[in-house]
Amino acid sequence: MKAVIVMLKEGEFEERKAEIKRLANTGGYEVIKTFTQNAGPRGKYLIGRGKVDEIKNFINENNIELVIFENYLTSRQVLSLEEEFGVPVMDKFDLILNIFEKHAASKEAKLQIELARLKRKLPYIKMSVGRRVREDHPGFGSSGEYIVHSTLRSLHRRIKKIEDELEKFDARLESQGKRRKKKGKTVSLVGYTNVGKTTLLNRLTGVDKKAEDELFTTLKSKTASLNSKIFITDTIGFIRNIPHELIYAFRATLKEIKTADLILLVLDASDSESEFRRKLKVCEDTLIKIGADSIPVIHVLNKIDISDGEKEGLLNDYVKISAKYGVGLDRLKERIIEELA
Ligand SMILES: Nc1nc2c(ncn2[C@@H]2O[C@H](COP(=O)(O)OP(=O)(O)OP(=O)(O)O)[C@@H](O)[C@H]2O)c(=O)[nH]1
Ligand SMILES: [Mg+2]
Repeated sequence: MKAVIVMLKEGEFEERKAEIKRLANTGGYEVIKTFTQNAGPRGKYLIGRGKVDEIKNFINENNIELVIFENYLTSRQVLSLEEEFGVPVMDKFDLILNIFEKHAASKEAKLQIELARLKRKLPYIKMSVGRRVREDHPGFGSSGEYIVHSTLRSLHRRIKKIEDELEKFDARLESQGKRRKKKGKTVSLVGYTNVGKTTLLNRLTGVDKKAEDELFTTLKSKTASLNSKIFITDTIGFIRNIPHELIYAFRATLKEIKTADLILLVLDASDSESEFRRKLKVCEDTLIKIGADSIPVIHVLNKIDISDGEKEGLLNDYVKISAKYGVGLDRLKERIIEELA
């Protein structure tokens, strides 16, 4: 699908630009062009009127089928932009959800995604159904209102049903966690998406979970044992500016991090220094957000096989490894056992 990206020229511009492109590619879209606009205009279209026209022309001349905004949009903005462009408009939130959907294998992951999508789309559906009913049935009055309300009612019912199911799943996960706690200690692998968490889990425990050079390969957490007393859990990766609704939808998965005895915060040593710092900050902020900031942390510097070795100065204490080539893993295991002793 041919797409264009639109973004406001704000902080972390180059990194955000590279990241949204990667996300778009992971989502299966072909990015033809990126439009940027100096930050400033907000309101109806997020971007200025002139930019809207420029993009509109480009869409028509190049058969673009989709517009992706790097910035988050309100439902009203999505509707206004779709009206102008005549093609679907999505923002980073929708894009991440699409990727999640593509990668979701388990029932829980699917339900979590559906919940996030429904909650997100509610105001959009309300506005667009309302608009359509008024257009299709002018003078329909209260019957039109009825259609809108019954649509919304059935959506709310579905939301409630998913929340109930997820609660059961929550409880199951919790009792599994408790059983594990009785048997030994738990370690959580956390880090930015694509840093190599699953590759490390595979290496440390001998399991064979899917690890790929794509964002958000892992959605469902997986636990495997390091030895008879230590369990390691791999989970969903972090990303900058993750909407809180998405964190909320994945709360069951993220809750596992909160109950860990130790966190391995995995970092990518091959990132540029500024990107390294930012991702570290995103991880630390996310840990605070989910209430896991008082758990002891070991910083794990991964991908040293392709790094320039300059990131070490940025951390006081760390273990250097290459999960892919099995370098430094014995030292890491020793550190884990020491920390948990
Ligand atoms: N060069 C190099 N590549 C690595 C290393 N560890 C992991 N990778 C690669 O990095 C990519 C991502 O690895 P994953 O293990 O899937 O990363 P993840 O953190 O689980 O990613 P998500 O689940 O998608 O958030 C894969 O292509 C791995 O082969 C390493 O030590 N060196
Ligand atoms: Mg993974």
